[in-house]
Amino acid sequence: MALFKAFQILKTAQITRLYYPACLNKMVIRKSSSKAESFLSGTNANFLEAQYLDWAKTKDKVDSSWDGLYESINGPVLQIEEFEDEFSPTTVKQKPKKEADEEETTRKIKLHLAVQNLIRSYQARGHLLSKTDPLTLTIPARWLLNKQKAPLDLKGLECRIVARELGTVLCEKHMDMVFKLPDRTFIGGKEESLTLREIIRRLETVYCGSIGAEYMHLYDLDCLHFIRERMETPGAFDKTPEEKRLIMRRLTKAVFLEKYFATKWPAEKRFGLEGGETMIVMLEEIVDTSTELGVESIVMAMQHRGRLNMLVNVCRKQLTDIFAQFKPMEPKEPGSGDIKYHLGTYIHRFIRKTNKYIKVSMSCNPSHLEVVSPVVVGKARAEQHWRGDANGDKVMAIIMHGDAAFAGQGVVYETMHLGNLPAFTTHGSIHIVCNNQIGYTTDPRFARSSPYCSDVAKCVDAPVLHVNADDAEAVAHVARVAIEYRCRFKKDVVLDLCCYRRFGHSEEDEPMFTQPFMYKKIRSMKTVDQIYGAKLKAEGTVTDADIKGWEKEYMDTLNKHFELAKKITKLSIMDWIDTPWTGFFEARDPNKIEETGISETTISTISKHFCKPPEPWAFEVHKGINRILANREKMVKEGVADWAMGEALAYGSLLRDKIHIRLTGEDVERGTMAHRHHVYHHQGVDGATYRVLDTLYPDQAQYSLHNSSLSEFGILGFEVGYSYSSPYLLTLWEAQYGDFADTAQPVFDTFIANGESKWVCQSGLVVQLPHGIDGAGPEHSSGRVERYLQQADDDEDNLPDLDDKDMALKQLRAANWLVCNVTTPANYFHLMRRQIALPFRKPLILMTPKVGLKHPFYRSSFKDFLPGTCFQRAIRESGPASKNPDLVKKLIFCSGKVAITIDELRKEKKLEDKIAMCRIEQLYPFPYDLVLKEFCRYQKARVAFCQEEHKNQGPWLFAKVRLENLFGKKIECISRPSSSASATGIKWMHAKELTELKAKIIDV
Ligand SMILES: Cc1ncc(C[n+]2csc(CCOP(=O)(O)OP(=O)(O)O)c2C)c(N)n1
Repeated sequence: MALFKAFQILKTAQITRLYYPACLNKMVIRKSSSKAESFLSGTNANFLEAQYLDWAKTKDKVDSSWDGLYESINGPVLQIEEFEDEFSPTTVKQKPKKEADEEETTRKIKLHLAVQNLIRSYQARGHLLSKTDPLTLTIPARWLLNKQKAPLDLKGLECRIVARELGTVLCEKHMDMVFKLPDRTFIGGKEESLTLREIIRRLETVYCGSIGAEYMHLYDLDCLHFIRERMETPGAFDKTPEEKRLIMRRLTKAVFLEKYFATKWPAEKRFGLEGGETMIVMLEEIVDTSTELGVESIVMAMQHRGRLNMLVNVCRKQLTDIFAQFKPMEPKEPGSGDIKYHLGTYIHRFIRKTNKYIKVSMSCNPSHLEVVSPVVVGKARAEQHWRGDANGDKVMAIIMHGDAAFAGQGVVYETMHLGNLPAFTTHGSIHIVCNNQIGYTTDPRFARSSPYCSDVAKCVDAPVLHVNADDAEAVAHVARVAIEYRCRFKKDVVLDLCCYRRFGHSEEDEPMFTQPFMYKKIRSMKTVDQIYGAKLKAEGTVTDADIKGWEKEYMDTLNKHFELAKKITKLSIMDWIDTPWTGFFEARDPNKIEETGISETTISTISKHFCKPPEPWAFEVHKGINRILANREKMVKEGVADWAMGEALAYGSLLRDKIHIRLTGEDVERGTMAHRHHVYHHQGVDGATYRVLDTLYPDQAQYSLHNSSLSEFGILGFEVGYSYSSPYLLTLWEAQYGDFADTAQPVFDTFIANGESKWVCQSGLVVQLPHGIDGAGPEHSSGRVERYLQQADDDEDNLPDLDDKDMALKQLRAANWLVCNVTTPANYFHLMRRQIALPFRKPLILMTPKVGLKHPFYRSSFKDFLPGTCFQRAIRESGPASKNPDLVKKLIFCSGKVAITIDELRKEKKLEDKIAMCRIEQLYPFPYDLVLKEFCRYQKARVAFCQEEHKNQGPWLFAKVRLENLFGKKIECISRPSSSASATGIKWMHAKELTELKAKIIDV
C-alpha cells in the first residue's frame, strides 16, 4: 500500500514536472537527474508496482539487488513529506504521529484557504483577463501592465494578476484534488465539492470569458451576492432555442438597418452603429424584461452613436419618418429644429412576450456629450412623482453613453452621485456604455487614467458588467442581470458594451489616418449577425433558410418605407416630441394670462401660517426663528410683505391651486442669505424638521423643497428634465450666488435657451440667480445677466407693434426665455404666478436680491397681491417727479437693486422732483410700450440708463440698443467702468466706485 501511494505520488510528480517546471524544486524527486526521471517514469512505476508484488510473494523471482529498496518501502504508511525524504540526500528523522497529523491538517487548511482565495480572486479580478474585446487586441489587464511595466506572462494559469495562489500554493499536483466549495460561490450548482481543475475551469468560464464582471467592490452584500449568483450559477448564461432565434432576428434588424442607411445615403452623417449592433439586443432584452418586472415607463437618453437604429428598433419610430429625415424638407412649424440623430420620440409599445404595454421615450439630445444625462434622470424622477411611484417600481431611466464621454465628462459623475440622494434618486438607472474603444480619433490610453471607461461607477457603488459585443448571448445575459438588479435593489448599474467602430467617427471620416493597426483588424471582422448565425446554424438552432427569410422580410419592410418616405414633403418637428403635454394647450385660451392676484382670505391664511411657529410642546425651534417669525407677524399686522413673504404667498397660493412646486439648489431650505426658512430644525431631536409650507391646506399639491448636493451642472440639468414633465408644475433652481450658474453653462446653452426652438420642448423652469454688487468680492456679486440677455432671441431692430393690446403676451410667446430683475416682493409674487398663468411655458432667468431681501425698499403692501393686480414689466415713476414731469432734469432707466441707491440718493440730495426713475423689471422681452410712455412723459429730461455693474457687463448693452432704437437718440450710461472681473474684492475700491457711481447719478 505504501508503495502504491509512493507510486501515485511519483506519477503526480511526473505530470507536475511536465507542466510546471517552476514547481519542481518542491517536488518529490529533489535530487532528480535525467536518469531518475527515466527510471521513475509512469510506465516504469507500473512495472515497479508489479515487480514489488512478485517480490512480496516469492523473492526468488526478483533479482536480489531490488531487496534493499523493497524492504525499505515495506514499512509503515508514509506521509507525503516522509516520502519526499526517502529520496532526499539526507535522511530526516521520522516525525511523531501527532505532530505529523497536525502538519497534515495545517497543510490541508492552507490548501483549502488557497482555493477559497483563488475563487475570491477570480470573483474580484477575473474581469482583468476577460475576453471582452471583440478585436482581441487587448485585455483589461494590459492597462495594469502598461502602467506597471511588469514583465508578466499573460498566458495560462501563471497569470498572477488574477490569483497569486496559482503556480505558488496551488499547482498542478493539486488539480485533481477535490475541494469543498465555500458558501460564497455558486459555481458548484448542486455540487458541494469539485476538483481544483474543475473549479478553475468554471471560474475562467464565468469570469474570464465574454463577460467581465466588476462587482466585488459593492458595499451592499446582498447586491454583491446577487450578481455573483447570476454570474456563477451553472447554466446561467444559457438561452433557450426560442430566445436564441429572437436574438438572431434582432441582430438581423440592427445590422441590416445600418447596411441600408449606408447603401441609400453613403455620405450622410448618421454615426452608424456598425460594430456595436448588439446594443439593440441589449436594449430589447431590457425592455422585455422590465415589463416582466412591473416597469411601465422607460425614459431614455443617448448620444449620437447608433441613435437612429435605437429609434427604429427599440423606440419603434416609424421608418418612414426616419428615412424622410435624410432629405431636405421645409418645416411645417416655426423653430430651428435639429439634426436627425438628436431628435427624440416616445411610444406606448406592446411587448408580445409579456402581453404588456410599456411607454418608451427617447429624450432629445444636444451635441454636447452627456449634458442630457442629468436631464433624463430629472425627467424620470418627475414621472415617478406624477405616477405616485415612490420606489421607482414603474418608471426607470436608461442612459446610454460613449466610452470617451463617459470617462471624460464630469457631469457623468455629477449625475451618478445623485443616485442615492432622497430628493434626486430615480431608484436606480441603467447606464449603457457603447464602448467602441475610441473617442473620435483618440485612443483610451490617451483619454483616461483608469483601466475602464466605466470606472466612475465605482464612486457610486454600482456594479459594472463589461461584455464582448460579438457574443450576443452574453450581451443578452448581462442585460437581463442589469434590469433584474435595478428592479430588485433600485440602484444604478452599468453595462459596458465592448465593441468596435467599423468605420470612422462619422461616415465622412477615414479612421486609417489615426488607428491603422486597429482598423486593419476591423477589416477582417465578420458582422455580429454572421458570427451568431454561424453559431446557431452549427448547433442546429436555425437554418440558413431561417436567416435568409428574416433578412428578406426586413429588407422588404425597409424598401416599403423607403418608398413611403418619398411621399413626405414637409418636416414636422411636432412628430419628434418626447414628452407630450396632452390636453394642456387645448384647454387654455391662447390669448389670455390667468389672474395672478389672490384674495384677501388667501393672503391672510398663508401669511398667518407663515408666521406661526410650531407648537412649542411638540417642536423646539431655534430662538432666532422665533424672532424672525415675530417680525413676520408684525409685517402681517401692518399688511406688508418682504421678499420671503412675497415668495410664501406665491408658492402657498400655487400649492393651493394644485400646482406642484419643486425648489432645489444649494442650501435653499434656509436660503443662502437666511431669508427663506421654510424648514425648521428641532433643537432637541436630531433630524426632526418642520416644513412650514407643507401644512397650508389639507389638499394642497406637493412642495418639494430640497437642499441639493454641491453641483450646478448636474442639478440644473436634473431640474430642466423635471420641468419638462408637466405644465402643472413650478420647477425652480436657485444658485447660491448667481455666478455659480456658470458651471452649468451647457445646460443653459443647449436646453434652456433653445430647447423649445430645437425640439418643441417647453419648460417653465425658474432659475433664480442672487445678483448685486455689495462689496462681497468678484465671485459673489454677479448673476451675469448680460449672458442671458445676449442669448435672448429678439431682433432689436424690429420693434413690436406697440398699439397691439396683446403685444406683451405675443412677446412672451415668441421669446426663447424671460430675463427679469424684480425689485418688489409683489412683483416677484406675480412673476412666479404668471409662470403658471401663461397659456404656454417659458423658462425664466431671474436675478434675485441679496441685500434687498431684507431692505425696507423691497417691501410691498398686501394690496399689491390682490385680484386685479399683476406683474409689472416696468415700474414707472410714481413719486414727486411724476407729479410735475416738466421739472424733471433726468430720467433714469435702471434694473434691479441699483434702484435703492438712486432712490436713497435723490431723497438725500433733495432731487426727488428732478430725477425720475423707471425700473425695468422684465428685461427680456423688453417692455417697449411702458418705457416709451415714460420717455414721452419727461420730454425735457436727459435720458440715462443706470446700472451698478461694470459698463461691459450688466444689462446696459442690451438696454442701450433697444432704448436708442425706440427713442431715436443716444442715451447716457451710468455704470462702473469696464472690468474683466464682475466686482472688486478691495473694500476701498468698492467704496470709490460707489462714490463715483453716485456722483454720476446725481449729476443733473
Ligand atoms: C462636450 C463635448 N465635447 C466634445 C464633443 C465633440 N465630440 C463629438 S463625438 C466625440 C467623441 C466621442 O467619443 P465616445 O464618447 O467614445 O463616443 P463614440 O463617438 O465613439 O461613440 C467628440 C469628442 C462633443 N460633442 N461634446
